[in-house]
Amino acid sequence: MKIIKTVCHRDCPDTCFMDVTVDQGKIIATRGSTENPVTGGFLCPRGNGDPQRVYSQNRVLDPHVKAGFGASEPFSRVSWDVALSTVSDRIQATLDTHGKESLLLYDYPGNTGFLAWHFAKRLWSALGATTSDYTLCSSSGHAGIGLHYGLSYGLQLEDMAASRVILFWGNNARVSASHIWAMARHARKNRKAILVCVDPRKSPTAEAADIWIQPRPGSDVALCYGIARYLIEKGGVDQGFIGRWTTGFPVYAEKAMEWTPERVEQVSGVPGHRVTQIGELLMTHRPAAFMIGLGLQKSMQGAEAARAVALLPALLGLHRGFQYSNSRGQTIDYPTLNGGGLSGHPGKVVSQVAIGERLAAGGFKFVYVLGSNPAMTLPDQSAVRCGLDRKDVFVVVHDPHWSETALRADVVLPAPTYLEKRDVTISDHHPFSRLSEKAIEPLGDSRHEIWVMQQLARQLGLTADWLYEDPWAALEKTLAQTYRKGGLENILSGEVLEVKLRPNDVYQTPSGKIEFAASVSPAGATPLPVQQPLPPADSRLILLNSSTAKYTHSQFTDVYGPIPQVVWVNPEDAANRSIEENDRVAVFNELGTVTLHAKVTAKVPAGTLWAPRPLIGLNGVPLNALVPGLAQKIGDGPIFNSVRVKIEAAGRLSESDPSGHSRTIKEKQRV
Ligand SMILES: Nc1nc2c(c(=O)[nH]1)N[C@H]1C(S)=C(S)[C@@H](COP(=O)(O)OP(=O)(O)OC[C@H]3O[C@@H](n4cnc5c(=O)[nH]c(N)nc54)[C@H](O)[C@@H]3O)O[C@H]1N2
Ligand SMILES: Nc1nc2c(c(=O)[nH]1)N[C@H]1C(S)=C(S)[C@@H](COP(=O)(O)OP(=O)(O)OC[C@H]3O[C@@H](n4cnc5c(=O)[nH]c(N)nc54)[C@H](O)[C@@H]3O)O[C@H]1N2
Ligand code: SF4
Ligand SMILES: [Mo]
Repeated sequence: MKIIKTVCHRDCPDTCFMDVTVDQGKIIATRGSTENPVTGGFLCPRGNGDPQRVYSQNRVLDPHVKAGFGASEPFSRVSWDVALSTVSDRIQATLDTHGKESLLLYDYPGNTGFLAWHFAKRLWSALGATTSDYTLCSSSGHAGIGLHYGLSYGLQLEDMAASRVILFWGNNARVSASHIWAMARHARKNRKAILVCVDPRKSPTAEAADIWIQPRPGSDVALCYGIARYLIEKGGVDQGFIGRWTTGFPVYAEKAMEWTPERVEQVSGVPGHRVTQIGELLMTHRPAAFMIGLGLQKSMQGAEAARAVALLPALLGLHRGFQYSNSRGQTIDYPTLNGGGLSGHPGKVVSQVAIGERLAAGGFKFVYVLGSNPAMTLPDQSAVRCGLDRKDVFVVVHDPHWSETALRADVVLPAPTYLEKRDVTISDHHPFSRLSEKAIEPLGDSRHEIWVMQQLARQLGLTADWLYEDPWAALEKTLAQTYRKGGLENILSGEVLEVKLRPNDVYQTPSGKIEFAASVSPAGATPLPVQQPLPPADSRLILLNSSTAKYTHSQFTDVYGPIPQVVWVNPEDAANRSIEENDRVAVFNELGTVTLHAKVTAKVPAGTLWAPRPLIGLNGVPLNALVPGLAQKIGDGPIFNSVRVKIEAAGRLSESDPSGHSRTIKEKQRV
């Protein structure tokens, strides 16, 4: 029995240090390490479920090729030789016939490792393949906050822990970042910090917070201006700080004064006394930490909301008194690591959010999927799936598990999980970093991402030295400026290092200050945050969706069963539609219909629904079939939380469904 020290490589703010108990080459248990104060000795249900996921029935253990390359053909097991030559022949044929732009690398952080993810991209950089712009998760928030701060990095968690008010704004940290939440709870217990949650629904975080503020979805800018007006009127702003560190305050203040309590309530639904409560709290309990969630910025006005919240701490005299994601404050040489900066002929970059349309139109003839499950997690699912299923589109998936995308692929290559390889990953939210040691040997015939990419490079006759460079030597260069003290050498010898963050009082704006009115605004952005008009109140509802504790996006259904097929409906909306608890309901719009069980609850306000993401409905249709592939104006991010739908008891849909989707609904009215 031995304990292997590693780090969880999942796409998660917490990036836990994990100790793995291994007996005779088999993982027995995973445990949270105490070497990292943020991990604090515990893991979430996913970290705890890893041993089951590693040995799940759903592992891909050998290369597979689909006979006949048709969507409905069966897979057959093949050798690596056959799989690799099938893939490289197809790459070559695609290059010869359609050119490099029709090769698409579709990658995302299924494994956040520097080697398994970034270094493995070198092949595609060498080929000049098309890649996506990584806008699916956080880009609009980065862009919105960046308008005022230059780069979007914010406070360190130790600053949060020392704050007297901690606001989780559009951030369900209790579920999405359970270790950060645990630190906040600790601050409440030990330092009497007050925890506030701003969320239209009573999320698990809202339930456990001291104060819950409930704006309408998409109305956060109005609420922020309301709070700003209160602070300005009551002398709660730090004029000394504003004079020394900011520009544009007068024009911002003028705009804020337009937001009377009555107007704020009219738009956001938040009554005046709640705005007063927050304003008073911020004035009397200093300092505050604004924890800005990614859910906040996934809507039509998401970037506007993120920028509006990020300006509040500046009123209080705080340098970057928020945390969104600190990735932009770190110094990591990605272009060298992923080869983008080495190839000399960068490939085309296309919108990730809107990629469905291109896929469906046959815009790519060869798609290589790495660390992602686009047939579940992308918007515009009907288009995405239609594109992946096209006969003239060759799809290769390298994944440890039979993901929904793998099932639609022509070739599936088995990857080891992160517990089966050595790597380094770092958090966007905390500074602690250590080596991720390999816990066990790769299962079955699974092979590392770098091995696969180098084999393909050889078969394609690519000769650039940097394709075959020792990955650890490349990583050493990549991380040369990353740590406060030390480098990869220290990591390899087992030390825990801290990642350096740019100074929090340096602003990369043209003025070098926090710009309340942004002096550079890209097309579609105004200097000040704008409260966009909310959609008219009609028979459609807004469908919010966010993650639940047991799943990372589409992962872990092999351990915990399907993502719950439920939708939360306010009692008033339910009564108006004769929907009762646990009824089968159809949630639909012009893009599709998803059938779910209704959970009638006042945790969502009237006019708003909530569902766990990214579920598959009782009728087999994924939630993301309802989400348009529309990108926001600022930052090109998705609009998952602005989806408008109707909801009806499923059996009655055929009478009134204007969209013609009733053909897919055959369920009985009641279960
Ligand atoms: N409806 C809705 N949809 C959303 C969102 C939303 O808010 N609402 N949010 C979006 C967000 S924030 C994100 S970040 C995306 C995430 O989108 P994805 O990145 O597609 O998320 P996952 O479903 O986790 O898919 C990761 C895949 O990587 C694989 N993988 C894991 N480890 C490894 C490894 O070591 N090597 C390889 N090769 N593969 C590995 C997993 O098995 C899995 O198939 O989803 C987006 N989708
Ligand atoms: N268990 C688990 N944890 C995860 C993940 C996972 O898949 N599973 N994924 C990770 C990833 S990649 C991401 S991006 C993060 C995301 O995690 P968070 O940053 O917490 O974001 P979400 O969970 O998408 O949404 C948070 C809250 O925003 C609320 N919200 C929606 N619209 C609005 C609005 O207009 N205004 C306000 N104020 N609130 C709104 C939602 O109701 C929701 O409760 O989670 C990470 N952590
Ligand atoms: S998924 Fe996140 S919270 Fe869970 S063990 Fe991994 S890093 Fe920690
Ligand atoms: Mo994300």
